[in-house]
Amino acid sequence: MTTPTAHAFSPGGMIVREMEPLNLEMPFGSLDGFITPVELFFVRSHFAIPDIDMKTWRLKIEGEVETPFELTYDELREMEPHTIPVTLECAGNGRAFLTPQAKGAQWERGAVSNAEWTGVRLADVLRLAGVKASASEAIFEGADEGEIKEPPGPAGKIHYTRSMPLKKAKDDVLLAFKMNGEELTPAHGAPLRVIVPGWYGMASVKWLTRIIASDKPFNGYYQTIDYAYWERGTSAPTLIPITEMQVKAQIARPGFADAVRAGEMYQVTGAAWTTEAEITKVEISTDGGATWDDARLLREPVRNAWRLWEYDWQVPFKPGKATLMARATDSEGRTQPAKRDDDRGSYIVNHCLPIEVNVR
Ligand SMILES: Nc1nc2c(c(=O)[nH]1)N[C@H]1C(S)=C(S)[C@@H](COP(=O)(O)O)O[C@H]1N2
Ligand SMILES: [Mo]
Repeated sequence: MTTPTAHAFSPGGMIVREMEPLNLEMPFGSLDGFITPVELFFVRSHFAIPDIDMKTWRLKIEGEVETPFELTYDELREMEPHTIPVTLECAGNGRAFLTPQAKGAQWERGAVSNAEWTGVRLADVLRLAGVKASASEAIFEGADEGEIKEPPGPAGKIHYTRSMPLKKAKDDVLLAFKMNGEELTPAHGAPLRVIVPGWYGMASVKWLTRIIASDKPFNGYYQTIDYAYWERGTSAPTLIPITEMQVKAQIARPGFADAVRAGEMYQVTGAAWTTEAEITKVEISTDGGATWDDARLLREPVRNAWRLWEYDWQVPFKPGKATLMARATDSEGRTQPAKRDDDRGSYIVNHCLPIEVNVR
């Protein structure tokens, strides 16, 4: 079993993975409700937070559209707003537990959070532009930029850019300017960011400035060299951009190496999520995976947002070590693998994670 790495805390209690660029992890043991407060919502950035001048900021829509145009921030705010809760999980969440150690920020359990996002529907903006029948994808560009330090990568500076099929873009994607009812903060992508329900966080482009409708598959850096995985087809392994979150339950409490009292009733808590389905079952093992028992699912399921759960654990009377695990299943019958699939590289970590505690 891998043990957590040493880390620093920010004054606000966030786990600091990196200061420049800013990468902050939610202390997952503090999970306390469906909505993650903005101050505890994880932050994942590849480059410095861009300086944005609101006087000149525009959202540009171009490419395979009838009418390329720009929207000012005020014009966007005049459009019909929609609010939805969406869980974002970084595709690298849980990477710190991989052996051998994987490259990249050493996220433990806290590169996942859930917020209520308010913004305009991407579909409404695309309708204004009149996307041509020839277009198959929409590309999203952030204002942030920097150089790729490790080859292979393009020379010079690039913007953070991702694409998605138009089918998804026209479905439920939001262009958000508010988070939990407050104005979006710079760290989370102000003034405007994409929110892609059900997809790993990398698709939810922050500091959005440009949408390009395209008639060709986009093979940008962040969906080929980075944020992609190998899929074994019938011919040869092929590189696929990471998209949908895989079913997963995480234990919030107890945490690694926590002390629990022998003989007490301990309430194990956590969250579980999946994509385009409901969490129908969370099972808990307190004996390292030998036996499993159902946890209680809380509240109603909300599509593409996590579901909280709890489990009353009768802690053994005998002091020693105990290993807890959680396993989620969704309404599509998908569940978590017991073992890691190495074709996923350092991403999509959803095999069951053992948490060892000390019974005293
Ligand atoms: N422009 C831009 N958008 C971005 C990123 C980035 O570095 N630049 N990081 C992505 C990744 S990898 C994740 S997991 C989410 C994190 O969103 P958050 O910082 O609000 O939690 O933003 C995504 N959007
Ligand atoms: Mo991410």
